[in-house]
Amino acid sequence: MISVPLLLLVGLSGCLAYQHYQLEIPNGNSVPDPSTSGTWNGVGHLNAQGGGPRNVFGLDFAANGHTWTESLCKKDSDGDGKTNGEELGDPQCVWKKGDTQTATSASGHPGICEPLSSSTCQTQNKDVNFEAGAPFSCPATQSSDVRSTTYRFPSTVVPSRVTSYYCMYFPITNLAANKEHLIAYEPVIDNTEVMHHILVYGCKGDILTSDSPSDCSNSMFDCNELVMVWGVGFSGDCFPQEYGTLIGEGGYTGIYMEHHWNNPLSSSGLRDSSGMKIYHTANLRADEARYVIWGPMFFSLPPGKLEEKTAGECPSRTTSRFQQDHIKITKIMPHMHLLGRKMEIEHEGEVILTDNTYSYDAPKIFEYDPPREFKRGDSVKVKCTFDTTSKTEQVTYGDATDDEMCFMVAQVYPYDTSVPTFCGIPIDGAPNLKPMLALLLVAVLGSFFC
Ligand SMILES: [Ca+2]
Repeated sequence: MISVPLLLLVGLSGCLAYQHYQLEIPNGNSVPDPSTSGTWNGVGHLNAQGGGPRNVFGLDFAANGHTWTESLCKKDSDGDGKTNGEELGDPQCVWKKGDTQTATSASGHPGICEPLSSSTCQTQNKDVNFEAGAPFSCPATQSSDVRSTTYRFPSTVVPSRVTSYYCMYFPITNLAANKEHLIAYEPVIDNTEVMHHILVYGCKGDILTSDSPSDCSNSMFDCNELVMVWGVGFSGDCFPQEYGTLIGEGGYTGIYMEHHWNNPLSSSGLRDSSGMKIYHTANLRADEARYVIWGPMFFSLPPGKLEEKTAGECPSRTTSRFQQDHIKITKIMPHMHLLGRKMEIEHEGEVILTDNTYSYDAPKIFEYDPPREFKRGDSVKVKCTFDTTSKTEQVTYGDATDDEMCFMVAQVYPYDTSVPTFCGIPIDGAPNLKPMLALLLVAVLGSFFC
């Protein structure tokens, strides 16, 4: 069963925007977190790691055109009696962008009422999230045998349309031995205004390389095993010490990185150079792990329904082809889009995950400790509930944020090529597809994905 219903990943839509805006205010990279001895990186946000809803200072800063001016400096955004300038170490309001020194360091937080214990502040701070956004933490990466390599897009123009998927292949380099284990990774997010998610697939064999990302319409068929995921709100992944992902000889020799950019205003002139920093070691671990994406595909949801359900199954006839007696599931991330409200996952009839508060902007990871054993021949059902009351037309399965998905993204080990990356035939009638289409899709999915 789920031992730790992780709440790690709360509320970080547009995480890490602070890296850009920190430079726009005095001491922007060293604003104290009043609840810890740490730093509140997302100074304008309700959670320390940035992204998601803004706090009162963030609202004022945005209204002021994201610039530090005398009027913003003299304002007391959080109403605790100290001006924003006093809190950020610019009491005379003389700081200009680019100044490296201020008279003093930041003494307080301009968007969080202090002291926290005062009753006035407790009311004022009711929306501040002191729990969210645990930063990436992975003690194993400090070991002397572990090295890091960053793979990121070159600065690339984000198309002026709502949804774009851009992909780029990277050969894996910088290995100290013929083969190594990837043991952790963390996102390197450049433009938080547009980054929605990153999927990284492992590649084997010779792949034609390119210096620049391009539209993902050309699938890379030698790169179909998901090895890294990042979604808004995630700080990275640190594998348990018993496993890693094999790279180099016998493993992945390259990665295919997909960025989903969400540009709701179809703005032009935006750029992004996000990517992933991976941690790897020549000291191989006992087992290998990767991700699978299971759930129904090609469903269609009628508009105007408060609770519209769809479901899919990775059936016994598929999993009976596993080479291993069993695999182990270490963590599951529910994945739906904007209309997703609830997910339930059943393994052999037992409910192993219930998420009744799903939010696109605040995904959760459910960890299984000890890992959940999934035997050859077992089946899993993924059931999703959507709220389509905001829609006037059918909503279909698809990649775009305005389309929908219903997937469990699960990390599994040991490595077994007979375990499909995608698996999920519609069940419970796949109610809204035309019968012939549904039959065709079941056949296609059955043959290709399962
Ligand atoms: Ca203040």
